Amino acid sequence: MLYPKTTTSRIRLSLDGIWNFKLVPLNHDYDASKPMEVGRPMPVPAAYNDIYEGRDIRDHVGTVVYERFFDAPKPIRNGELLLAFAAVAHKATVFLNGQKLGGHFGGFLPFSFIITELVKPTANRLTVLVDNIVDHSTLPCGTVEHRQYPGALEMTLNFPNFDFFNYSGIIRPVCLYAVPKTHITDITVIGQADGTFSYEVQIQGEGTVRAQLLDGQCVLHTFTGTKGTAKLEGITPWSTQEPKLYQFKATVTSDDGSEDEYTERFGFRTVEVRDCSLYLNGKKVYLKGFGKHEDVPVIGRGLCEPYNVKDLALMKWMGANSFRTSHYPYSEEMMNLCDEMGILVIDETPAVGMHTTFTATGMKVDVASPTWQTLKTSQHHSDVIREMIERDKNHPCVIMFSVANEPASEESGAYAYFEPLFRLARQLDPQKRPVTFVTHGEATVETCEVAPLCDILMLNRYYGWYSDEGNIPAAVAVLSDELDRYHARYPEKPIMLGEFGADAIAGFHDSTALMFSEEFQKDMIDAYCKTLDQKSYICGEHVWNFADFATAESVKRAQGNKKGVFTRERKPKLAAWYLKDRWTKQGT
Ligand code: GCB
Repeated sequence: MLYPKTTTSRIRLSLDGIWNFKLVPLNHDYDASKPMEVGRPMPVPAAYNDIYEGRDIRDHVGTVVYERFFDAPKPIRNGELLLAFAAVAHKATVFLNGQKLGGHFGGFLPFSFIITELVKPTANRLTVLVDNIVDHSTLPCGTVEHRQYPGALEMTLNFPNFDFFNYSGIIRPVCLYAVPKTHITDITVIGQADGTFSYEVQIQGEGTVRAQLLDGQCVLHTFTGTKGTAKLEGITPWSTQEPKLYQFKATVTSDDGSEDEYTERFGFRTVEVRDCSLYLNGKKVYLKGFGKHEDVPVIGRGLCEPYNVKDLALMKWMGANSFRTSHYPYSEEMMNLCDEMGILVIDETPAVGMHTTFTATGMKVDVASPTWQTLKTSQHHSDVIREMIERDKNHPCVIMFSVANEPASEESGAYAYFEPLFRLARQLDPQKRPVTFVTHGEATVETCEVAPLCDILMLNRYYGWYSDEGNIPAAVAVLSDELDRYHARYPEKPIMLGEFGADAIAGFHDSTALMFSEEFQKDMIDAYCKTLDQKSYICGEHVWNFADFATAESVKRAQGNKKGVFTRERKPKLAAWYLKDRWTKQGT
């Protein structure tokens, strides 16, 4: 799927801005055949939860409606017209002039509708119903409970089974996208560090494909046909130090002479796992960075490009080279920035909370029913893997795919559930990047059924925080022992810590480093890092988290999760200075 951008033959018209918005009471239908009567202004893109005050909107369960009008000027009505959504969390049903166009399930990946025959020149009414319920069929997972309280109070509550606030709404851009009738529908490019190149162009309609491989204005190679290969001499490989991007410009000329043109950026780079190490362009690479969230004040999980640039600038400032899109695919705008700024990305699906008994953060859990007999996510999980790889396959920044975060991989049935998903990811990825998932502490080397499927083992560990609270020497003793046992069992697989850290409330200080102080967070990270330094099979350290972030309310969350080494406003805590010192001294 190609990112909808304006080219010499295509026009993107933004539908972002202020829409009309309304909450729909749970179990009520909404009649989209008529215009919304009373609504209130709502910005798009943004999560709606923090825009107005009050729990009615912040904690709303179920459907909300967004509506706006738009005109469709003549130049965009000549070819095919698409209505494209970059992400709607979590389930969208879309109507144009009261007529249902269709829907999309899953909150973090793009979808579109062809509206060529339906659009009017003026006053088109676009209505989007958005459902935020998370349950056993959604990714991320949650539970819905109907509860009765004294005094005949009844409530339907939706509990996320994940530790980030369930921000909802039209969280990424919406646009009209006009393309010629005969047009390019997809481009796949593979550039390797040795200059080997191949491409495939898919088109709709009949036409002749020509293509150019460009370095800015300079044409390096020309091709004809929907597929081709080349070997280029003297290219600069894409790397974190020099994130050199080239362009692949494809043109399709239809039999009636009309043309469609699209340019895809890409890099020449190679990712490999061998000899128990991770290699980028033939050189060993050690991943230094974070698990993150798309989470900012007011906008919630909505696209926020200033924060995206700021976050990557802060990572560069402290010598980090990578992050994981925990726990869902991030915006395409962010992936583009990572390509440009040279940040390595572990691209993760929204498969989180796949554990019906998980209690690590004191969150609501199900009655203990076996996870793999309870969840109904298998088809949807394949769909999100497919949609994520289709969207992100050409990004040089993406070095690995993660199919899930902390599922119940220790429970019987996990292998049978995950084996087809790993196979699918490997089959779909044209660049054959490593595929992994993240284990949690309960999944030991003896019990984890999914570890054998991974190219790299990624472990999230919180010894000294959720267990042996405050006891850092005990924490690293247990960590060290566990890592060695994992290595002994899987000597060929490099291991990285996907998460480790401690909450610190910015401004809490202590002369004896106690939990929740900035000193404790720093000491904990330091002790973990020193343990990792002793092990040659470790290929990376991702601290949890880059910045403080919003979560559901719980006694373990003081206005959100405070494991950020930056505050939510991106002010550094002591740990950020510690990591800057460590990582900049290490070099790349
Ligand atoms: C984890 C989860 C992450 C949580 C973190 C924590 O293992 O992957 O989503 O936020 O622990 O802080 O508890």
